[in-house]
Amino acid sequence: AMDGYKGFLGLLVSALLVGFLSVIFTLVWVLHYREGLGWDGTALEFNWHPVLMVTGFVFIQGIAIIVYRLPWTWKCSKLLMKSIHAGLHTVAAILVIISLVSVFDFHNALSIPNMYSLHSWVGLTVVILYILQLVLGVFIFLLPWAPLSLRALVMPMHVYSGLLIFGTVIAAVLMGVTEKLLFALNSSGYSKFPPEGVFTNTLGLLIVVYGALIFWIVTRPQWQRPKEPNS
Ligand code: ASC
Repeated sequence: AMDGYKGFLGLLVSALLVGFLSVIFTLVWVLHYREGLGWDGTALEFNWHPVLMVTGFVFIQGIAIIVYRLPWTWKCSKLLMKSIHAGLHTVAAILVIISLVSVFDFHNALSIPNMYSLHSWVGLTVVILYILQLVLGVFIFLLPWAPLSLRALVMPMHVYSGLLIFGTVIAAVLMGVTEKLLFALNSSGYSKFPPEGVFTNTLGLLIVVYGALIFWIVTRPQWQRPKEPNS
């Protein structure tokens, strides 16, 4: 059991490090290689989009997914852990919504058409599914009203949808990064291996590794919270 615990800590610290580094890389991208941050309808406002998506939709969502696996929380009440799980997802959802406002605002200010790219189709779909999953999760699992039979029926779908959403978010982020690099560097610039291209490709890889670590942690049966009777 102690070996399993050490293995868990190593992976958890690695995941948190890679996730945190992804956020830092995104900030360096927009602050050093791009125009910086602002809220004025220009590229400075657009730049909040990647920062808030990587912070909320990738990093915080990933932590929210694995909160039940932390062995030192297994003695905490289930209600407290559910509140932390739902609370982190709510914080992520708020950052995601602000992030969407920043892109639409930027597009509208410059008369750039909305919702034409595959990135935007996959991205907006997964935002809607995320909010639906959050609302259904709160009503079925957090609030005390739903019967145990309904909870047991919906739980496998909640777990499946959650992981599908997390994976699809990472796919949407990778498309967004690629799209932005092609716009910003123009295709011939990108193909010359400029520092921004190499740096931001590395950001994409970090996000894939973060997703892989979260997916590994959450799918280990030995790190599941011990199930208490009648819950
Ligand atoms: C809950 C909760 C669980 C699941 C379980 C359904 O609300 O605390 O452990 O749903 O009852 O399988």
